[in-house]
Amino acid sequence: MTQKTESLIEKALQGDKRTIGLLLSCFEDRRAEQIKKQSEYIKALQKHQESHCAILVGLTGSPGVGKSSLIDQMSYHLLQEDRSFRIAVLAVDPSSSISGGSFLGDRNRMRLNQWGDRFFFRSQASGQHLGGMSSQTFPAARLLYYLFDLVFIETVGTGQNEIEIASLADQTLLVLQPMAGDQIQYLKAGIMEIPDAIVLNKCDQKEVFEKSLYSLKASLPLSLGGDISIFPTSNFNGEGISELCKYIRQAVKAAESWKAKELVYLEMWIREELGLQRLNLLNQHSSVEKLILKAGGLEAAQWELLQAP
Ligand SMILES: Nc1nc2c(ncn2[C@@H]2O[C@H](COP(=O)(O)OP(=O)(O)O)[C@@H](O)[C@H]2O)c(=O)[nH]1
Ligand SMILES: [Mg+2]
Repeated sequence: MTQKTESLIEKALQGDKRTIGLLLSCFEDRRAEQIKKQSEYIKALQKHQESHCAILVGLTGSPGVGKSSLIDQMSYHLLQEDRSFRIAVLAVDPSSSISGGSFLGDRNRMRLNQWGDRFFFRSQASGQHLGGMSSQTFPAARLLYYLFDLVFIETVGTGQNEIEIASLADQTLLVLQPMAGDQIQYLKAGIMEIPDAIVLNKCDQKEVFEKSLYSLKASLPLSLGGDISIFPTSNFNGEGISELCKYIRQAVKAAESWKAKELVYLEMWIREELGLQRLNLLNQHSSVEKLILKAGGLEAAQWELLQAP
């Protein structure tokens, strides 16, 4: 490991936001030489943080349901409750390249400066052409995992991204808002197979809330088997926030499933970057699991794949 790497990692571990931003730019870059650097950084982090355990929590749902506000409220709660706790937020907006995006919106909902080094926010302009989680979000989340105790990933609820989030996050929350309508609307509102829990936000809107909760519960057995938790929350009066935080704290620790995540991610990445044929070929002769083992890490395996013709 070079001295430069060592000093960058040390600064990042101390919470230096500029350094973390710099490292993130490397992890958001898919070029081979950057992946090689990523491998070096991850190895250095693993050396420092051998027993580190963080949680990756994905929030998905249509624009405007209150995801950013919820992340802000939950972060406030968790950071206040535990003075050593540290949180990072990755806000992904696939539509931003066309619409100008809601990044400013996301950023504005967060009380960024109050917590100093204990709260970090990054928005990602994924753009339509760049594919899903595997292009930028997962590598970035992987870096942040080693630097923080909790990483929130906010995505807009459209298609592929959600399924990928669900396979890579430890907990996926589907955020919905009350609506004056029937069950069918709820089924349409999100990809209902994926969440670990549902948040019905804006429960301060009393008139529509009760009806919506009823209709949501009624529509659940059709798609989810009905045993999923529903958390009513309000960012306006704080209702339900501490219950939701408690749920998250009890959630599975990322370290337990990190190996599984690496496999899912590497398959996704090979498919996207090198094509399905290459993946099939690889699986015929070996497996992604063996590949990671042999290369000595996820990023090292990616680097090797990029080197082989
Ligand atoms: N009534 C009510 N409005 C909310 C609540 N949470 C968020 N909002 C509003 O909903 C809008 C969208 O919020 P935002 O957090 O940006 O949603 P996102 O697009 O899902 O990230 C904003 O105008 C918020 O003020 C809530 O709990 N109750
Ligand atoms: Mg938002």
